[in-house]
Amino acid sequence: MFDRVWTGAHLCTMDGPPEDPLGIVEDGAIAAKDGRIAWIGRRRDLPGRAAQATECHGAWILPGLVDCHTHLVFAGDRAAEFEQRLAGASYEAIARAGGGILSTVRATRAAGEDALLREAEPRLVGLMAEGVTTVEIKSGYGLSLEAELAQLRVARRLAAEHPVEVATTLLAAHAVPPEFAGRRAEYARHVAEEILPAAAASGLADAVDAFCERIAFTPEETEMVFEAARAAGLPVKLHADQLSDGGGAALAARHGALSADHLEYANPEGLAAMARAGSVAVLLPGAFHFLREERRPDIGAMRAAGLRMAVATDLNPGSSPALSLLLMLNLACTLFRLTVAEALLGVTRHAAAALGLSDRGRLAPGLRCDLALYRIGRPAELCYWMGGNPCTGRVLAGRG
Ligand code: DI6
Ligand code: FE
Repeated sequence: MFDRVWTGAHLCTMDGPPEDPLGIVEDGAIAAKDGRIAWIGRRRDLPGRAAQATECHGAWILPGLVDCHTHLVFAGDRAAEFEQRLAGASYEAIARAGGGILSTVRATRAAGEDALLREAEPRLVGLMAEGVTTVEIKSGYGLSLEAELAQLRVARRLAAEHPVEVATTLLAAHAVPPEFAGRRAEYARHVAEEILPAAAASGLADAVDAFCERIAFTPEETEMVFEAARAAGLPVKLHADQLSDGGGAALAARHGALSADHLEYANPEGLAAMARAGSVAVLLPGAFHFLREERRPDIGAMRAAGLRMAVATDLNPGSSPALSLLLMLNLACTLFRLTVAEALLGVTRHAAAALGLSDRGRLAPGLRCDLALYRIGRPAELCYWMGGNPCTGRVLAGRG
């Protein structure tokens, strides 16, 4: 006997063969037991009964969506900076003048943890309403041990207080804080030797990220942070080649990173190295759009290399104030020319892989029963609408 079954739905298992990557099952059924998928297939083949049955009236069911790259815990906004950029200032120039990330650091440090939680909550709830069941949340607006831990604690509290899974990432190597102005290498060493080991010991960080860029940290400093992560037993990810080709893709590959993210300027050799290393390419079309970038990530080289591509919001106040993962599906297709199947794999199966999570992102027996239900006529609609929300139901570990 199952705990629960859903019938009368069309399924995108995201677990199909190459010729059917969405793994579509029409008129399907899913059964859950103890929070896991116990059976999945055609409705007419459903074996046994369940304590609770839900008729879905032709809804489409996907694995609960995974937003694998967000900075959603922060205080304030950067709308004034947006106006400066509209008037001609560049993102890099604003950052070099002490605005940009550092202005959000000032606001985040000044806010208490309760205020941070209150500001982050509606952003998280908005993602959940679209069918997101797992969200990655980075620190990186604290830039001191205590302030980074505060951000990570808020991320854990969000998970405790809402029906959602949260994966946390320490991004202390995001920018150089004012106390270390002009001493970037020293701050990078402080991250590697003090902040990272303490954050790892606290259990508040599931992974480590760094911003490798000419306005942030050098490849050598990034490697030092990655060595410290390895010593602490934490997997790594990288903000790589967003504004220039700094060899970030190859660096991420060398360190066996779970993912390298952005990648607009990544070169084909670096992308091929990532594929060989099993790293996932996380595409962030919201940042590309919002910064009015012109250089697109080399999707052709990614396909040729067999690199898995994920799509995420990069939700942050400076480069991607994106509150909708569904809108990112549209941007990934229109701006980066992803196919519908590539985009949908990017917010399910490959997004889970970008977090190192093999128990979700597909619909298959034994995996977590995290589901998103949509009132749509065909899967392409999830990438087609710009705004609006067709999500009619959400299930986390068999409940919901
Ligand atoms: N790249 C990004 O797009 C965000 N962080 C990063 O390293 C931007 C963060 C911000 O501008 O506040
Ligand atoms: Fe980011």
